[in-house]
Amino acid sequence: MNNQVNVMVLGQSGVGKSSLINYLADKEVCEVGTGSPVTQRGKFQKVTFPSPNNSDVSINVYDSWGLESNKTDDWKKVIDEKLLSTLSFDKMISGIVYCMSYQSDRIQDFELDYLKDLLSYGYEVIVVLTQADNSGYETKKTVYRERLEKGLPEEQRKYVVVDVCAEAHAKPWQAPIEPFGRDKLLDELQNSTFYNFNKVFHSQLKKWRSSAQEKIQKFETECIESAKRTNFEDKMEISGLKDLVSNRAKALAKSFTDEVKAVVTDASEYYELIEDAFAKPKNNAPAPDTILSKIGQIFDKIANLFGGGVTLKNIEEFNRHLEETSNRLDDLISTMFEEIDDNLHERLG
Ligand SMILES: Nc1nc2c(ncn2[C@@H]2O[C@H](COP(=O)(O)OP(=O)(O)OP(=O)(O)O)[C@@H](O)[C@H]2O)c(=O)[nH]1
Ligand SMILES: [Mg+2]
Repeated sequence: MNNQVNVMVLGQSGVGKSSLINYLADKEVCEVGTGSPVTQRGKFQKVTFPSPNNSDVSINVYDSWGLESNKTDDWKKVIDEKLLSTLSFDKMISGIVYCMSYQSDRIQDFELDYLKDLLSYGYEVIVVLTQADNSGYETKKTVYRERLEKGLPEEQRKYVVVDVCAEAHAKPWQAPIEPFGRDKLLDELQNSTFYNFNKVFHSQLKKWRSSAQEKIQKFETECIESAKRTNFEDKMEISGLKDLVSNRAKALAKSFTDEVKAVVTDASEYYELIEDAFAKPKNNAPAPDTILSKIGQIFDKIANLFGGGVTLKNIEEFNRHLEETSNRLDDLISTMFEEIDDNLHERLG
């Protein structure tokens, strides 16, 4: 896995996306301009700089070209592809920053629509209100926040708002202004990285769960087929059937363990990386890999489900046994999901 955390910066042309990235990186990594759009249409400019907290970790920022009111469709398409193709941790977009400027008159409808779309993916979005050195800042601060609150449906309000002044341009008659908002933005990037990580971790496990359910179904069908060919009058044949089923169950449990281990190991590695990138001090709960041993125990139980003590007299009884076992298997997998959820809650607070 690469030592990289990915952040995407979106917003209309000229709102100060590239300036914001330079401010975040604390050096000039992006071209900044006035007038016509600087960042080329249809392209993300990827810039990389070391994490402010740990130079071993790089922060990749995808600086987008500006959103325009009548051309949101192409924008959506490219960004959708980026966001939806992020089911692996090292490619996942940890932070989505949507910029709107205090220099504009108001928040436009098409921007709210676009934000709704973004939020509908379930990712957390950081709304950065840029150019906060603007003279209208004190008034617009409340107005913009209210507009967001009213414009976005309640169930989708998984966003935070941060005011940033990336470049202070005080007028000659004004008191000098210092850039501000960097620490708050880094803090929110950290929070949303953990939030978005949690979301990706869950979708990976869900994906695993549906593939596991398919395997269980296939296993059941195979077992039933074997049972149909078994003569239940014959003790040898019954014991042969039991062996076969128990061996298959063991193999199934082993493949489940391996698969879940791979997901959890990846998640743990990435978790350490994002901790390194942002050095979250309050985050000292157990790592996701501590759940691995519990998961191991669960899968051992799966393998033992078909164990001894069962006398199989006929195919009906066998089917009943199989059904019971499948239900218990499902319970065990649900328990595993609860364990993972508890662990994440404990960790993410
Ligand atoms: N006053 C003030 N001006 C800023 C601030 N941030 C950026 N600017 C200016 O706003 C203009 C646009 O900034 P960019 O960073 O190029 O904007 P952008 O969103 O990347 O624009 P595109 O690449 O065209 O989409 C530049 O002239 C910047 O100097 C700020 O915090 N305060
Ligand atoms: Mg730009």
